[in-house]
Amino acid sequence: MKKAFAILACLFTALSYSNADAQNKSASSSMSDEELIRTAMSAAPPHISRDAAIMAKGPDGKLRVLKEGTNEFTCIADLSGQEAPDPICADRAATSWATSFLNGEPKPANTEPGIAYMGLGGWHWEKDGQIVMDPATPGAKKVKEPPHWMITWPFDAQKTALPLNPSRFGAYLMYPGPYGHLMVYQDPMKLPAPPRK
Ligand SMILES: [Cu+2]
Repeated sequence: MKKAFAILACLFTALSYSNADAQNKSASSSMSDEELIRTAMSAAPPHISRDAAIMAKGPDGKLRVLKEGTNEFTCIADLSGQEAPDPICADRAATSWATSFLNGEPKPANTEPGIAYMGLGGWHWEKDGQIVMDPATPGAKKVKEPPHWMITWPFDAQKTALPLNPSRFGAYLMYPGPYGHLMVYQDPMKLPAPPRK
């Protein structure tokens, strides 16, 4: 019994260590407000992020406002919480989409298409060559996305015939379904080279 307890205690310690690990993985969790603001603003061209509202996740995991804005854009310091932050600057509709996404709501709250910039790129998770929405999907691996724009609207994959995976042409439909959005790689110079013949 005593032994079982000791094993349990070990297990709990191991669990809390792995939690700490998971938190340390997020680059933004150790940033000062000033760094968070700078990171958030780097997602969009300066003339947009300058007047945008700035938000970041607090220690409780909830979004908090770091700076009020005046141009209806909002920049959020870190969308995916990985070792490199992926900030996003979004107009009103796309901010409502991103907020729903961060809160894990079943569908986004925006009722019209929005546009968002992810000037430092972002992350997605893939399994068997397919993009999956849940990073916790067993066997999913993390893939870096280059800088891109997003049009946050649930485009119909069948009607639009948009590709569902990144290609060298840089536009595809990510997360077909309620969170569907058009990914547009922002910098054509960053597109991968065409396959060799
Ligand atoms: Cu995307």
